[in-house]
Amino acid sequence: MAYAYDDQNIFAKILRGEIPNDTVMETEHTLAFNDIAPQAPVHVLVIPKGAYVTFDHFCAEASEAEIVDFHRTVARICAETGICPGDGGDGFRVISNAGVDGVQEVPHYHLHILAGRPLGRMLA
Ligand code: D5M
Repeated sequence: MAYAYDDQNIFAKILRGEIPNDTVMETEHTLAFNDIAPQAPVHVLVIPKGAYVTFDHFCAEASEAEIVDFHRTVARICAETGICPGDGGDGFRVISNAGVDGVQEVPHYHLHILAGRPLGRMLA
């Protein structure tokens, strides 16, 4: 696997505090913030603090602590937002775009949490 991380990408700048963000949750290894162009009433982006480009890059090279922290953070945001079906919420979708065909705009791994409206059968 050969990923070159561009440390000038916008999420790297957010992590360095060079541009602001609307933080939803922050942990040792993970930052979550509201998407600047929300596609649903709930649209949160969750990013690792480490320099990973895509889902596969993150899962292959991040530590177990980073991977667990990331996914627990996603779950905590879903729970605290009240969107988990198991708790009576109406549900949600998680998406991660990768590369050209995935139409990934920002080359720092991130996961979208979308909720708050019917999201349809197809991915956005
Ligand atoms: O989606 C990248 C997402 O990042 C897209 O939904 C817009 C969002 N974005 C871009 N810049 C910002 C800032 N500054 N704050 C919050 N959200 C932002 P992708 O999966 O890469 O196609």
